[in-house]
Amino acid sequence: MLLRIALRRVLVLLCLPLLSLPIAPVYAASIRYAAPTDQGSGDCSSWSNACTLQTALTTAVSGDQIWVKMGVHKPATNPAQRTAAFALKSDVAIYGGFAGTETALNQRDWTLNVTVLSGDIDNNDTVDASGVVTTATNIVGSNAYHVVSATNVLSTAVVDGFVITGGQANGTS
Ligand SMILES: [Ca+2]
Repeated sequence: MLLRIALRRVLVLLCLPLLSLPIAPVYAASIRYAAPTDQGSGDCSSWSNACTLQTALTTAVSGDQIWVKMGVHKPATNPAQRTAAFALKSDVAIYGGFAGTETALNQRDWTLNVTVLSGDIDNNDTVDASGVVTTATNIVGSNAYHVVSATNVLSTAVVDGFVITGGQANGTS
């Protein structure tokens, strides 16, 4: 009996260090799908469950690609969030130019499927048919200060196949 209790204690002691080891989550690089608004479940897992680009960037991990459907994408839906921007990440590539049905990167067409990143968070700029502000005087109201930011990221951050428009860097800092 005593021996059995002693063995249990040994086993418990042996297990403790294992339990206290930090367990790093393992993420596999993947393709995330983004659209101007959430689709389906909005979990970024497919075109039919696409999330917003902001969500895709927030949840992206090293090695991910984000495929972005044509249309106008804004870094915030709240017009008061002028500091919102699409913040790039090292080792994450965002690709525009998709119709929203493609299964391979080389199927996209960024001239046909114009994919716009716009700072017009108060939705009142004068834009062309694709949602692009073609001259600074067409900016109305208060837009995001910066549409895309790349702070402390490496050259492995990729932006490819977009029109970036409507930034209004008229802040004091
Ligand atoms: Ca505006």
